[in-house]
Amino acid sequence: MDPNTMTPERKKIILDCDPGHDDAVALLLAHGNPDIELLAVTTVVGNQTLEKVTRNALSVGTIAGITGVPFAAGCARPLVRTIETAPSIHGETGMDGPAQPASTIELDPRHAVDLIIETIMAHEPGTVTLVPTGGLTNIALAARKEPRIVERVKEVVLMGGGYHVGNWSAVAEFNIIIDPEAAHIVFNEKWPVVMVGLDLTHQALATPDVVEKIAAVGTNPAQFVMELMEFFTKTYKDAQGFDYPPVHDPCAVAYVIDPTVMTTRKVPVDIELQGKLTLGMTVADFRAPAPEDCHTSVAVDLDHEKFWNLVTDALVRIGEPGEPAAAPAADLAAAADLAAATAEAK
Ligand SMILES: [Ca+2]
Repeated sequence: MDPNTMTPERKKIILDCDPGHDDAVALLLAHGNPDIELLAVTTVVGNQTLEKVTRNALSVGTIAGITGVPFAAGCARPLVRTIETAPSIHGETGMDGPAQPASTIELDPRHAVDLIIETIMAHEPGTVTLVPTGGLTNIALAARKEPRIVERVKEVVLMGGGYHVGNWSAVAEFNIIIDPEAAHIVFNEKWPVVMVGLDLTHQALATPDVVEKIAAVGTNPAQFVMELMEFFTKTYKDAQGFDYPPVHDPCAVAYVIDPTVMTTRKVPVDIELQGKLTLGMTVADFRAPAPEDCHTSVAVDLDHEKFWNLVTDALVRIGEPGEPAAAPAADLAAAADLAAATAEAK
């Protein structure tokens, strides 16, 4: 099956990410969905160091069987702040859990910021959507280096922030607080910004029925997602008290595929840079009516079933084209049990 022939007008996106368990699912969704044309994958420091998240991105790209799409590494540190990573959620590799195959994808020699700019400038105005699912360092720098991209981009659909909740402080979300100055740039440029924040992504839980559906796909990439979710479930339980992990990043991709997967509301959003307790807060002004020149909106309610159907459908379409991962953990455990039982019997 050629997913490219399914629809005439595919939505062109650049995925700027920091894999990251949920970034991995976002990449698989973007590649496997027939309505998306993935123009480039760029990486940025965030969940782990740039080196680690870039290796993870290449690894996921290999599992997904992505070819002909440039992958480029971007900024290794935030604009102003020191590096803050998230090993409590994503582990030491940034994508702990499943075995990672050696990548068959070669890293593009360009800096991600240049690749983002060149890709946007090479396409018709109003056709490229930026989908950042990490800190906003690359996107902010791209807007500063080539300001013309701001009016050429169709919209920026980002995972980050939250208008009522935080996860890295009482009021701030990780992607925003790790580089609030970059976020300030991105939210204040006049391109349309859709903030797919925690208010929405905390509805995208990998509940047992979801995990069952993914398991039923029965392919190597699906097995890979299962193992990601297994690890993610444990860290989200231990570090943040969730029964089931919120799978944030693919929500932004899902919005681009089908905006009816969630409701949004147009409200002004700005980034707090001064507050002692509120640094990195995405301050959303819900007073009605929204100003006429309001160019930001926030995601509110998710259609959980529609969202996960998109993810499962993408996995079905991907099939098993990538390098198979090493023996699944369950097999290894079974082999260890067998070895122990054999030793005991002697
Ligand atoms: Ca991410």
